[in-house]
Amino acid sequence: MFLSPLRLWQGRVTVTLKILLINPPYLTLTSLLATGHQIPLGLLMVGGSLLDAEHEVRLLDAERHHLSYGAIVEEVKRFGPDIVMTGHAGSTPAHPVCVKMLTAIKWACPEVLTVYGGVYPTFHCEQILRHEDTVDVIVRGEGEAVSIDLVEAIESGVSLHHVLGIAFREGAQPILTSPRPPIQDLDVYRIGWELIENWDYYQCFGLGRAAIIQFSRGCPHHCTTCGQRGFWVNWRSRNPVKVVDEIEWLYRTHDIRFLTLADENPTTNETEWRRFLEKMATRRVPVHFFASIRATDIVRDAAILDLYREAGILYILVGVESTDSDVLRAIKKGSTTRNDLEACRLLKQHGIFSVLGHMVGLKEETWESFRTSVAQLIHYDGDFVNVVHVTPHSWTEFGRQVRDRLTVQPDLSKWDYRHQVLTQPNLSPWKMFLAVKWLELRFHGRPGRLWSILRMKNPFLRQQLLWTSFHTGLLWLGEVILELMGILCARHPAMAMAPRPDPKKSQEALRQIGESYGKPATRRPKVRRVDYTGFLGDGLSRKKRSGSASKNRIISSGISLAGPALVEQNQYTDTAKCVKDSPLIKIDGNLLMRIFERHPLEGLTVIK
Ligand code: B12
Ligand code: SF4
Repeated sequence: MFLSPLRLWQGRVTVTLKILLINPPYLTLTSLLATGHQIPLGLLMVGGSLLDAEHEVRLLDAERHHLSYGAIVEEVKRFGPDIVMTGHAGSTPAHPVCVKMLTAIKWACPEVLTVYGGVYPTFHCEQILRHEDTVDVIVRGEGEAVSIDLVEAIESGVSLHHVLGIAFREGAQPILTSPRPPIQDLDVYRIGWELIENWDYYQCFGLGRAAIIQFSRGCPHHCTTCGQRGFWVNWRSRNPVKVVDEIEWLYRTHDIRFLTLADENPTTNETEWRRFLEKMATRRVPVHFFASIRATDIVRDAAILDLYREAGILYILVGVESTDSDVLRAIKKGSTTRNDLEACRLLKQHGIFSVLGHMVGLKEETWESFRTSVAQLIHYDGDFVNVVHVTPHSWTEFGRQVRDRLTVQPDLSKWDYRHQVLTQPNLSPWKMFLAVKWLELRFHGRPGRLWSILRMKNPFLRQQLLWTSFHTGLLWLGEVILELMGILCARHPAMAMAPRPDPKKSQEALRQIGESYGKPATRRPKVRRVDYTGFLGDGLSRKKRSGSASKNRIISSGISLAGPALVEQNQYTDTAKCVKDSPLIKIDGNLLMRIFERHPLEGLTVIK
């Protein structure tokens, strides 16, 4: 029903489909300035199983090549796939980009079936299928087995109702099939490494070619801010020997020198983890790892931290989250500040770098709370701090707890932990930004830390610390510059990168975009003129607190425009429905925002 003519392969009745996996062009400063670009592991895992099912599969890494939507469309046309599949590790903030990309593809090639997967679409599948008619099917949960079933059903004309773990549209109605049970033996599916066209494109931490690999999936803990447990359902691991074989093969065949362990919690099963480390150490494969490991498990493994080092573990992200014991209890971290301190001490003693994941916004922040946190983090004496803003994902316990709290960030592409999302009563957004930047600077720039790096005896460790400190500094600077530009443009709309809206011009621009992608005229969205002023952030939250409802206000963020603008309301005809059903709104064809139900949008008015 969806497909272009199916190809018969080698005269047999077997049908092979052409599938294009696209890593969407979601760019972050983290990849550009700090870590380096990474392989899209999720897509490679889906791709491996599809290749084994004898389909023709290609990977287009639009993120790595910084491709525009137009260039992606050209590639799609060139390859001529039956199915386009997409999804991104940074799932929530990448969602707007995925939708824009699929929209462009669908406009140009309406016959292509679009399949979308990953964490955010899994938990928002109904909403997405209702509002984005360019997404045909959503794969919920882990993708390997479901993708094979889905493609087989399409090949053989079996109804999608029979495919477990997907969501699709029937008429206008989203249909969710029953979930597929988690894969029990992770070694049954393989990673489609051959889809990587050139390994030189992926280099990280100044250590050369890099890959990501998964030893285990899931996590048995219950931290309220995290949704990993719900996504992977239960903890499972691969055979440690097979993982080490694969790492050795990556090193020997592709000269991979750096690996990110994609595991939420690789240390869950002490015996299996130890087997993995021992195998890595005996094989002496010269690779280094970045892994996320809980402070409690580092303390548990105090006696084998030398083995960690011999196995190549170099960076460990320790999610300390908060330096306040009450907060740790409230978010059910299952750890203590004492563990965090001890974990940092042990890692330092064994020449392993600790990256402290510190989450702000878990309580009512003040300048004082920031001062206390930085003092405590310095006391832990970790090597780096990665400050993240608490982000209320709807599928987490924390997300449900704060449902009614206002957000300062309706732009989903900024739900990336680097931007504040929830309001804070004591600090306005720009003060929160300043406080975070001050904390990072205070932690990384303290003379004692810099001096100890320079004095470090091991030249490899010193060089690595310098490399990472330099790139962390670049990221810090990049974020400050972007924020300042955003503030300037918000205060002085004339300075915004997008020109001040000219309704006639904008309408013309929209028409051209539609036509250049070949979108049929009947499907062109309705364009209405909406008057909106102001920006969320400081202004809105202050007004709300003082009780004066803001009329004619659309919540906007970042670099934006004040004044009348053209708003495209996908599939909606009236404002009330638009607010109720949380549509995607496009302003002057260049700013996409998702408006959530809980947002105070009663002031939105449509002017003919
Ligand atoms: C490795 C990693 C990174 C690496 C590499 C990212 C990359 N390009 O792959 C680095 C350090 C660069 C990174 C950066 C970021 N990350 Co990150 N990262 C991870 C980590 C540790 C593992 C991701 C992974 O590879 N998982 C394993 C793969 C196999 O899982 P998967 O991608 O989900 O794919 C499976 C399914 O989802 C599904 N699937 C996925 N896509 C598709 C598509 C189709 C068509 C189908 C059918 C199925 C399917 O099938 C796959 C196989 O079962 C996770 C935490 C975690 N443990 O999950 C965070 C995580 C994914 N990162 C996250 C974020 C937010 C980011 C950043 C935005 C942070 C920032 N501000 O910079 C950036 C994005 C940068 C970028 N350009 O990628 C969040 C995403 C939150 C969310 N759910 O929305 C996570 C979950 C961390 C967290 N604590 O919440 N990250
Ligand atoms: S934050 Fe880490 S330890 Fe806590 S539930 Fe998530 S993956 Fe597990």
